[in-house]
Amino acid sequence: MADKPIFVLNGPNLNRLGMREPEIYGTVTLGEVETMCREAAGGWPVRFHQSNAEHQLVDWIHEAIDDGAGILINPAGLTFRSIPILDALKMFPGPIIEFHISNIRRREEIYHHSLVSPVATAVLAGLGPKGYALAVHALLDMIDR
Ligand code: DHK
Repeated sequence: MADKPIFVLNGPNLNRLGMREPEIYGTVTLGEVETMCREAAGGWPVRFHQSNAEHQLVDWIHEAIDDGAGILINPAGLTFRSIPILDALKMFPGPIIEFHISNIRRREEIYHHSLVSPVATAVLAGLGPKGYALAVHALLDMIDR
């Protein structure tokens, strides 16, 4: 049976990666992050998405519920406010890695309380954009277990 894809989902403003506060998020673009994720997946199918719209992220999580093996999600600013994303992730039966480019616990207080962490299998934060590749390896390892 063909491997079910992993979903790499990115929230608001991450389409501006590379230009957005490079001192925090680096100069790597989201397109380069996608390439790194696909390379790290080593042929395992990857569905890579970004949206500034909460409902679109919820729809992709529903797709993962029906067809995905794992979710790697950077909800960005929705991490701290989105009940719909939390509720959708609760339905996902496989491993979930919550990912943040920056160490959100070392930033302003508004970034300290994630609604997603209680349903995440693991949380990675502060590794910079190249951390996405590490997260993909970790997610695939969880799936293979
Ligand atoms: C990205 C964002 O857009 C912020 O809202 C989060 C996260 C941090 C990141 O580090 O990837 O607070």
